[in-house]
Amino acid sequence: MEQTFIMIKPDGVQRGLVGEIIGRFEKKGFSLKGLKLLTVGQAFAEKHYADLSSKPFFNGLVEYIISGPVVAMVWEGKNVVTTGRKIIGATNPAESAPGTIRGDFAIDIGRNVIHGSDAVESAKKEIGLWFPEGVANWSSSLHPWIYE
Ligand code: RTP
Repeated sequence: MEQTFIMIKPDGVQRGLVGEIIGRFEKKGFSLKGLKLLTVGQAFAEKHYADLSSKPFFNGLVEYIISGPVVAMVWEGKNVVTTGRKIIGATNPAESAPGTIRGDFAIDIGRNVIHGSDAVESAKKEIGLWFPEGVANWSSSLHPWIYE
């Protein structure tokens, strides 16, 4: 089954949106396989966002991510990478549809509350980076009510 890496950024944690965000993924039917609250350092944040190192907003992005605790999660389910991005909404909250997490809870692109892997390959890389210890191995008893 496909897995994705989801991170509630420091603004989402500070604003008390953790329960709301977890609830949206749970209610959709996805399974939580990994979860931890942690504050990452500069080198780690730069590694996570290495693909964006040439962007003008890179330093500000890294500063934002290391500014407080984040919630790192692994969610599992059919098409969870693509569907997770839909639940999250467009990168710029000004363009995120209402009903998406960013559309409902964010205004500025640099305070957009949440990160989600953009492809299966990047999800594998990010899960390896954030959960080197591995994730939980369990299967929800609700699967017959979620998958046909
Ligand atoms: P994420 O990785 O956080 O899920 O976001 P994304 O794929 O939707 O967007 P990406 O292009 O990978 O950018 C990563 C994060 O950088 C910040 N950003 N700021 N000031 C700007 O123009 C700008 N552009 C991007 C956002 O916080 C974005 O989520």
